[in-house]
Amino acid sequence: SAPQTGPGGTLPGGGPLRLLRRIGVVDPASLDDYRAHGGYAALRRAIDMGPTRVITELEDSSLTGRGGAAFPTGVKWKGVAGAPERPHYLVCNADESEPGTFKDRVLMEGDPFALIESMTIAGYVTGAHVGYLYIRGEYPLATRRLIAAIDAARARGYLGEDVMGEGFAFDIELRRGAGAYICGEETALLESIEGFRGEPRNKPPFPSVSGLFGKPTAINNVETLYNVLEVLSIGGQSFAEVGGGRSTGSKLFCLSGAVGAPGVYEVDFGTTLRQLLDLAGGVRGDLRTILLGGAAGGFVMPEDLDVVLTLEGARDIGATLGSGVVLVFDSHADLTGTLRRIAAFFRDESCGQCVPCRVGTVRQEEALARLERDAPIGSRETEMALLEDLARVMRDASICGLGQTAPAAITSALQLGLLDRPGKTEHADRGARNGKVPS
Ligand code: L3W
Ligand code: SF4
Repeated sequence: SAPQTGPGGTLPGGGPLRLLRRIGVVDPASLDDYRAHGGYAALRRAIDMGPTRVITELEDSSLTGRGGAAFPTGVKWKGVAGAPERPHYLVCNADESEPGTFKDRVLMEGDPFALIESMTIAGYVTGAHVGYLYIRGEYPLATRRLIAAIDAARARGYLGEDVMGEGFAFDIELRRGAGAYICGEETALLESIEGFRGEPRNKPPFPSVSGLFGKPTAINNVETLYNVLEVLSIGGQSFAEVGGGRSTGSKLFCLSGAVGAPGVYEVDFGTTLRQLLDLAGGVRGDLRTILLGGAAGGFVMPEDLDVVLTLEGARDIGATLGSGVVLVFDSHADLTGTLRRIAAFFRDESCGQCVPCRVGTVRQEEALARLERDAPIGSRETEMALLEDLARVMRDASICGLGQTAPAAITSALQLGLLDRPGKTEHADRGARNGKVPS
């Protein structure tokens, strides 16, 4: 059975790790070692089943996308597989850039062949002969290991004109990002691969209809693809028995801040936040709050630690699971300063294409900087009302997820009264970047 330990701990109750089971166990440079640890059994099974049955297994599993928006993977792949227009493309979104997120990095560095295998399965099922692996430029070790893994797989006939001698062609092209967060938005990522500025497109049409070079394209997050191996390994129905509802299987969480042992942890959906924190060595100091789901998520207060970690459970307390961020703040944390730095990040990373986001991210940062210095225009209440007003406009009128979710953590903090006291002014000057000084 799978090992019970490894970077990232174990599932509560002592269950086997699923996605992390080979991390720290398999040699990431060896295709033979990958095979010795179960590698390429899932592709074998997929070929034996054929594309239609693989899609049925995915539908039975209720696997949803792990990049933050939780769209059903089976529905996405079925749409691309059935699209009449050719060619079809596959894209793996490995541009992991959400502040506080580092789970895909652990997977790619520790178990790179699994990504090559799952992309090959995705290509086989959706009818794509080329898969683009778009990885953030700041992940040099993962990039090196993936390039080596792609070369090794190609040399051994696991990629190329005749994959595993089964008569279908599939190969992978690796593309590196150049430091722009917005290129993790799926349509900006497509623009970037095509050689244009990374500016999001309007949706619909969704990429499954008109994606890369205007062709039907399946885009999946790294963690989603690793889950496909698990679905094929245990079967869709068994996968769906873990967790429940729209939250099936296991989930990787990135714990950072005031916890005993920060890192990536895997738990089954349905685990409580308290159990997850215990796995990570518990909270260091007095817990003030937890940012769940990252900048696009919401704050969880100490009295809500028994929240069940599912899409539904997080939503019920005004948070999201997002891409798995769990950022823990103790009673000494400077929340206003943290939120101002998050706002500065979004101001920096906005592509500037639409007004609500381009202007809204600047105004948010300014208001937070004034609150941080305890120098509001009017009163603290008028600044908070301004932030709420901005949040409404940005959520309703921005083109893409960046502008729509940039105010989420701020709104959550306002609703929970976390901005009621001034920040620590010694950090206030750090927002002055790109020649813009918050007023
Ligand atoms: C076909 C339809 N396809 C939706 C597809 C769509 C996409 C996926 C989700 O991400 C999240 C946000 C933050 N026919 C479809 C369809 N699709 N309807 O399903 O779509 P969508 O548009 O709801 O979301 P999205 O724009 O892809 C927004 C999170 O992303 N986020 C940051 C994430 C950061 C990381 C990271 O660093 N690793 O993931 C910031 O906003 O949580 O929920 O594929 O095409 N009718
Ligand atoms: Fe660009 Fe922001 Fe508009 Fe998205 S919401 S398209 S990042 S300006």
